[in-house]
Amino acid sequence: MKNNYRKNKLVLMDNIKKIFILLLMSLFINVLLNSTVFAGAASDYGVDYMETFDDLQDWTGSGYGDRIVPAEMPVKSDGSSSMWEYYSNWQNDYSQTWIGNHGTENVWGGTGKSLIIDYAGNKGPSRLGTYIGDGDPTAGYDEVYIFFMVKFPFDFFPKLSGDDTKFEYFSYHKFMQISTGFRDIYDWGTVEQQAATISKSQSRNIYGHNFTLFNFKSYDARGNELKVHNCPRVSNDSADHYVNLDCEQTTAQVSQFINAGEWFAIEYYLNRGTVNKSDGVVKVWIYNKEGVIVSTATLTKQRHLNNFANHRYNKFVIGGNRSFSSGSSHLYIDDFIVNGSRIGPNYFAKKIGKVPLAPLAIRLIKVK
Ligand SMILES: [Ca+2]
Repeated sequence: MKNNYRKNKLVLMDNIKKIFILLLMSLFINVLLNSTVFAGAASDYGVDYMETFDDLQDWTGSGYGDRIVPAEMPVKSDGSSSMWEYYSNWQNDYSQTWIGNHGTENVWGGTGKSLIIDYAGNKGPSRLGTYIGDGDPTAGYDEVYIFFMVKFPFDFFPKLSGDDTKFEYFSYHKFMQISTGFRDIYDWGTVEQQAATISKSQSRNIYGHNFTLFNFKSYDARGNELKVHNCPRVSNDSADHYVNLDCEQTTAQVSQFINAGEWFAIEYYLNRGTVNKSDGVVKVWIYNKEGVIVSTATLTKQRHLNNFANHRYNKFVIGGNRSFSSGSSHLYIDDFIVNGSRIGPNYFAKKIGKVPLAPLAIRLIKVK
């Protein structure tokens, strides 16, 4: 009896040891996996700029309005500067985490961190922006690709009454701004160019003169599908202010992902075209979370550049404002990428595309 007790005790101790070793091993594997995630930077994916948000410290802004104070911006885990230099915030409530782990469902891939953009509440800034240049308004891209993962709550956009899979008409929802000709995040043009323009912050500090707003729109009350909408705005003839041009609805629709409250990806291509000509190009690709392209669009006759022919795309801002106030006002962004060539196919191959090995028997036959 006593021997049995001792034997059971030994078996129990042995099992505890095994469990402990297994725990240690899984901890080690987790550390390895996490360092892979953190290494997922631009060079890892072969792109110019990439923000996974995973290697940033948890972040909430601390100022009201349009903010450019460096000390208020998101920083990396080691305390160094991140790519973000601007945010806007119209709530005096800093109790929520704006960049952080927002839960398995609200970070892309289930682990790490993501960004919340909030158009009307306190969960995130209404805009977050980066300047990609060297201090000269001519630095930047003639043509640029922007890619990101995004997830909207299903009630973010107004739905038709009686059918919550269809979208009601709304006036506007600004989603992304891509501007040309900035010399830093908050100054458009050279000192001389800025002095020669109307003294309005919108053109001098926020948008510049030749830029594009990339929006969503349910085009008419009976159209009911939510599609990517493109609004280029260009400098006027006297080059002292910008003017609105005709915005254009694209064929790239995202309805199914909004209705399902699911992650999806948008890749957006913008080409400046020739100064004073309507030959600017826009392309859009919508991917599901497996990386399959589900919708596309091409626009080829847009005017993107009036005056300032040498200004290039160098300011990128996520978020904006919207014309409606009902429903959820926040959304999640992850894996934001800016690059000079196509992003999506290589991104998904690297992120999730593991080509399965053929069965062992077939491989052996091949070796023969
Ligand atoms: Ca992330």
